[in-house]
Amino acid sequence: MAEETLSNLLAEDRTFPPSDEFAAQANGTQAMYDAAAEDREGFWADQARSLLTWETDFTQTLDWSQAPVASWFVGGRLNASVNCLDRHIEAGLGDRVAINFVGEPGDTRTLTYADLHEQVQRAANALAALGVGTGDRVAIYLPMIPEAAVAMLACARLGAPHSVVFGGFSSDALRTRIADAEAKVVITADGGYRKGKPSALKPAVDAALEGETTVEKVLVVRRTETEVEWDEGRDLWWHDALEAAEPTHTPDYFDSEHPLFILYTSGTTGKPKGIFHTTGGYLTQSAFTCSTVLDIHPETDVYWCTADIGWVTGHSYSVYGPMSLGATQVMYEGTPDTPHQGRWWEIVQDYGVTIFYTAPTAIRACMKWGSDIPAKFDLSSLRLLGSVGEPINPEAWMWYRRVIGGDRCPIVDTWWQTETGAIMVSPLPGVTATRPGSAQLAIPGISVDVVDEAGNSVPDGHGGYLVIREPWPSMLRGIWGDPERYAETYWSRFPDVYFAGDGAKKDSEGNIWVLGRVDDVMNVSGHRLSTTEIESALVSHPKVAEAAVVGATDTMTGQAVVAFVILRGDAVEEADEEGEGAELVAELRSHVAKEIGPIARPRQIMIVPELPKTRSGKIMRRLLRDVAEKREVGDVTTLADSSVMDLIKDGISSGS
Ligand code: 6R9
Repeated sequence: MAEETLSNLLAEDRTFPPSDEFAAQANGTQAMYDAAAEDREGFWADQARSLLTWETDFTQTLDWSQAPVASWFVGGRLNASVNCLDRHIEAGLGDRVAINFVGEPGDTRTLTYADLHEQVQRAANALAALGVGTGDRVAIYLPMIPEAAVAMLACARLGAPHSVVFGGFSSDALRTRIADAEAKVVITADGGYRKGKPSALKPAVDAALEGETTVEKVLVVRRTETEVEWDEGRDLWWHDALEAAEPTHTPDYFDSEHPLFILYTSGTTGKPKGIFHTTGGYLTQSAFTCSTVLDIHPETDVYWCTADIGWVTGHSYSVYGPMSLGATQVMYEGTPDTPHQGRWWEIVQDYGVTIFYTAPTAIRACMKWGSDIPAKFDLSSLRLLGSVGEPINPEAWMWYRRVIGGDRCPIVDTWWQTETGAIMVSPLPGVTATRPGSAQLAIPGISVDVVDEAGNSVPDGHGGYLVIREPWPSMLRGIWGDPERYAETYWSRFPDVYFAGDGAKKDSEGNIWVLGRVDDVMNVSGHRLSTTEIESALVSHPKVAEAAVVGATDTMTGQAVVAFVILRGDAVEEADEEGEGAELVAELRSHVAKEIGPIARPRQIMIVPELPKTRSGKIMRRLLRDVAEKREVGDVTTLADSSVMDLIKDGISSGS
């Protein structure tokens, strides 16, 4: 990466060491880094044994002889649902709240571990009665309601890998995922509440199952009480099936490498990849990171991860991780601005949430709505904040720390992927002095590096590609049904290391700054520029709320920087006035030049009302590139709101 682009991100030198009080109680310690550095496999073996309950102990920690497919905790046998439920009941914790559920319309439910245990046993019996056995796949297409966790854990109890498909995906997306995994049963709902109204799910399932399908039965949770079409031979109400089922279920135990779930990655390009994870390693690292990175103390904390179960974050940090620790959580069904923009903060206040884990895109949205909204609520229960999903701009990080965290809560910026299964790079909140915008260091027991084109480790102060040097417990075991694609995608770019697909830099202290997907790295006149870096510079301007940058083909420079910018409240009116828009654009262009260097000055800045995002909150730069290059806009089906592209195009042609 060119020296001149080692820029405003690396000039970010604010640090925030943990308070003595936080450090004194933290689960993650310096001693863990030391122990893992001394004996990595031994360290993970200790974690697996201390965090999980095994029916049969393992005899070998790691078998890497079939690389790149790992076997962890070889010979061990366990059941994920027993680890998340039964053992807590046996320890006398049945009365502890597992889920504080808040529905979007305002309905609430409290489920203790004993309640959840009974539901899961009934659901496991109901699924078994429908013919679901060990190894059969079950598709789950549900809103964010407690039944989602129940369904996942019931599948895990039977050793039937689940494939959760995000409830916002279309029937086409559901159909391809069902077909690829050859699912036997679908668990869905009549609908869920989103943005103040019921949003139907069942019709998409009906459409996805038209024609030939592997699906034999559909279980339907009643949530919105809206009318649904019914196929008598195929459909069953969830509540009827659970009521008819026995309330107890004796679990079987499975090999540590038994598949736990398949999760399809967003598939913004090409066929979606069915990333699959197995049991022992996945559960070990999810539990470990919940304990050390998110610092969950199950006896006292109220933890809330805002991710939907349709994403990997919802798997590892709303279900398997926190529940294997026996934590108390909040689960919220709806959107953060329904019925008002303070909904999340109201929930934090009402439930006394202590640990809050969300995505930068949400933080920036809240920033845009203004600091006075969270200021109306008592957020003093919070003690730790987390971020995941994309690089967090230093400005958003500082806002999160100041406005939400009251300058008191450590922030953990956690880098990981669907493929990695659990957190890989992050500060430990009681150990690391945090830096706004950097995920910083590999957690204990994980070996991450930044390498150049030739695969050589780059010195501190330089950039390149993020790789993982050693196998890790929660690593994917492959792409469902396509071992060649697995080897080709992740293990062929550099010999013997895992290629994450992200660009990153090491600063002078060896901290890692993740710059975003490698395909988001631009090349302007032979200079490598990161989209994130320029976006960060734009967002640091007081009039900018959010920015997305793409590299558009340019006959002179190879690629040119094109930025799409959402303005903050007051600036929008200003820009609407005659001539003011052009002036502001000029101001922003020179702001970027000043922050990063003239090479980064955007060729063009377009002021837009919205940005196109996937439902997991990732900006779809591919579509913005189409606009920047004046092409027909490509496939918008994975957008959370497909009308956004029309808004953008209209806004641009009307000259704003
Ligand atoms: C957990 C999740 C993975 C991609 C990953 C990277 C980006 C995630 C990040 C981050 C910078 C962080 N990403 N966390 N980039 N800093 N803290 O998001 O999984 O949906 O598979 O996305 O997200 O680009 O490669 P997934």
